[in-house]
Amino acid sequence: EANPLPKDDSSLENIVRRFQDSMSLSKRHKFWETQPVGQFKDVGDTSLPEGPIEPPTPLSEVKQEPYNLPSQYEWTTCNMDSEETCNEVYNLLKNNYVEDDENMFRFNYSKEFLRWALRPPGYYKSWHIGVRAKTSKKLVAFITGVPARIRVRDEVVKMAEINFLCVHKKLRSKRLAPVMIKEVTRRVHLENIWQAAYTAGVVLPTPITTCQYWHRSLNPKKLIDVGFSRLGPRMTMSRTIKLYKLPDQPVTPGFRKMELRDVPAVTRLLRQYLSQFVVSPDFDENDVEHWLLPTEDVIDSYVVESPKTHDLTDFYSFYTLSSSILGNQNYSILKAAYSYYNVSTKTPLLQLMNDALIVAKKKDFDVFNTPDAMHNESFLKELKFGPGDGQLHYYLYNYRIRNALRTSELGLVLL
Ligand code: MYA
Repeated sequence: EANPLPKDDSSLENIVRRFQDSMSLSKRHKFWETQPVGQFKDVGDTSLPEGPIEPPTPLSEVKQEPYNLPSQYEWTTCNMDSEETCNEVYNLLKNNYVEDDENMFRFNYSKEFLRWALRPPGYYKSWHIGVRAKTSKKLVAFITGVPARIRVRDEVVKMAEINFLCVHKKLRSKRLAPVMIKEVTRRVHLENIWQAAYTAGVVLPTPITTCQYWHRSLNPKKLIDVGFSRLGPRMTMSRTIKLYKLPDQPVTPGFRKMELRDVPAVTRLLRQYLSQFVVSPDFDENDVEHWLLPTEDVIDSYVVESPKTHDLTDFYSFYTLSSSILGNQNYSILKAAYSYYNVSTKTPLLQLMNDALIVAKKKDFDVFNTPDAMHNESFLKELKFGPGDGQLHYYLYNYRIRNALRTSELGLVLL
């Protein structure tokens, strides 16, 4: 409802508003302005409480039918157990998902990765949502949710983690994305879940924090050849190769691959470690078994077992996410390892991560990527990581955080 009172132009509120209007932050978001998310106009308003923005509605009031799509399209639920459907999703993303700003690389999530990412404990098939062209049945858009318990300060909140929003390149800018977001929201609500977490490269109302990815060259020659990195000033190729050279074997005694029997100890280590961050997942043993037990070419995890007591003292993990290299004569795939969750109680984090680099190099990764979240900033410079362009904004849906977090207060990695 419009405010009937004339606005006093000189009030502080209006001065702030005019200032924000003059900046890109206040760019109108026709869709996002209608959603229960932190709005730009409320940034810095400390009178607003932390927590849910809207209360849950009774389940009987949740819309029972899907939202309307343009008439040529229809909803489909993507069964990720089906090889055929998984292939269709894989190909849609391979050709249309996230690219860097210069359109040189595009994420190429593998099918095994997609199955891992989309079928955690308690997942809902109905949250794997596709859009098909009615006549050809071609899959043209996708969005997913998976359930997660996310702790914000001392509240553990049931949420959906939303990912893989993708609209075919030929169907962009037709406002399909808002319909997809509303539809996934409706299906999440039907499971009596009212909050969500997601990341995006674009600025929307309103990030809880913004991370940067840092890159550690493992195969500098290839990275330079494909334009991922550049030869530094006064550097030759051979000096560069030497600079990034790593030992052949990890140095930490007692280091080994994580096994099923490690799940209880890893869960304890991880829960204890993550409790120091403002936002983190609330992992139980089932979650740890799914998200951290090694799966070939998807997720790698290593533990440090004390040679004396056989206690597990440290832990690191990384996932495999390759990118297609667009338009290069010599190479078509960039193999990247992404740091996931790491815990150090005894082995210094710097040494642990140096071992992770050594393992990744042995597994033939070209680059090791790490967000500047958690304690990662403490080793980036020394281990010769360089900052990437591009930023990754973290968001919560229907949950207000009073002030943006520092990246070191974020204990959540989304795939
Ligand atoms: S992030 C990865 C996103 N995917 C890509 O970047 C792949 C390549 N790009 C595309 O496929 C399209 O460009 C997409 C937009 C599909 C991204 N997150 O249909 P449109 C807003 C949220 O005309 P298109 C990931 O997967 C945009 O601001 N909103 O645009 C997490 C505008 O709204 P407004 C986005 O370019 C996703 C509207 O959409 C994003 O054809 C989390 C324009 O729509 C984005 N990444 O399609 C989703 N990009 O006017 C939110 C654009 O208001 C989940 N937009 O500015 C929310 C929680 C839901 C569950 C709640 C449960 C309780």
